[in-house]
Amino acid sequence: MEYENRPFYRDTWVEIDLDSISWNLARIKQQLPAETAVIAVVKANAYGHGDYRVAEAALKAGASLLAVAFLDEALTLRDKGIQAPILVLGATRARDARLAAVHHISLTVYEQEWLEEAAACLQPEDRLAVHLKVDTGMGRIGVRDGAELIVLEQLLRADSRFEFEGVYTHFSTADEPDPAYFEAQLALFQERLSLLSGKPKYIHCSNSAAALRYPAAHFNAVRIGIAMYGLAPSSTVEQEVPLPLREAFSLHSRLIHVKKLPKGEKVGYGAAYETAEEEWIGTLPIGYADGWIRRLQGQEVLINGRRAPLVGKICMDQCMVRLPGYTEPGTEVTLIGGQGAGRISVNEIADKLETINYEIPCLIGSRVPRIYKNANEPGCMICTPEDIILVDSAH
Ligand code: PMH
Repeated sequence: MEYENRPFYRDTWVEIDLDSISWNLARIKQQLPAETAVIAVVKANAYGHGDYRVAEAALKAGASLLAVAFLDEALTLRDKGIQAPILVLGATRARDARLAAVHHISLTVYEQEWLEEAAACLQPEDRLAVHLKVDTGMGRIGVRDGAELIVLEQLLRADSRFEFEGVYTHFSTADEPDPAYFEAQLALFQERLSLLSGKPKYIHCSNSAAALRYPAAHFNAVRIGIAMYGLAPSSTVEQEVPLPLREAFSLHSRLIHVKKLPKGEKVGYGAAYETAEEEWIGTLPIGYADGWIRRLQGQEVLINGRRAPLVGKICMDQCMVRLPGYTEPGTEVTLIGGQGAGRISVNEIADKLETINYEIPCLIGSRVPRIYKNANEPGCMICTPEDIILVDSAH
């Protein structure tokens, strides 16, 4: 769903600070040798931040390539006018190889049968860029056997319609305290590289954690996801690499109804909350259908810079908050992000849900409009729903 060019009419929105994305990427690039290319990972709608806008910001901040999980995501970026190189990290059906070639989208390959089937689909004039994926211990996708890797390289080099553009692997423990498994994966990757008859343009294996912690794993490109969004891959990385990252994602709503309830009144499904005294209760237009799931019952939100608890069960489209006193309907409520002196980090929500920070912005669904703040482009300095209406009606 696209909200950038039309107003929206609900009082809940995600704000994406594109300046923070650029700032984070610039800090990360400072940590890397100048010749190391950055592949900005913008899969899953840029981890819930908005694929096209983040892609643009990342490219402006010096990313050389974009990476997505599926061909569909790459095509969406092309539809929106992104011309930069894009790599699909996940599996693509061999019969769609031609579509990728036509749109100059690079694909991940790890099976001989795939290459043969793709070769049968490609026209003589096609050129498909391919990155060979080596499984060094993630156990997800990738060629595990050295002899098979050699065959894949030979097949690529024998057919001029294929361009052997890259080779890579993915670490499963680069963010953890014990480096042993990471080191074993890196050693196996190096051994596999030595089997190749020639090196492709891009050799890459680092995610954010490896890029920040392990220079030996840089090769000539790194794939940066979570750190670009201003989030640390783990507490281990956060403590070890004191990079001052800025969270780009924040979630906001407004009080759409405020009422005083006497002591002993029930609130929400199951009548699960009962007022302990006379209480002011506010209603927010966000619920589990937006990804603000029922396990967030009891989570605090920020109102006038101060914390207030959600009470009762979270409904599909609404939830209720206990207010410190009468609060004007329409008052802005921050569910994730800073407000006044208060701050609710993505990590706080992740801890509450006993999950990782990656999951939180991905969880907030497409029904919640994303609006973008970008100081370099005053035209898209859209900070509130009212502003977006003004911007739109000016056209
Ligand atoms: N490369 C690949 C192949 C990935 O799958 C990911 C993230 C990244 C790079 C970027 O990692 P970072 O965000 O830690 O920098 N993939 C996933 C995943 O599949 N589940 O969580 C993160």
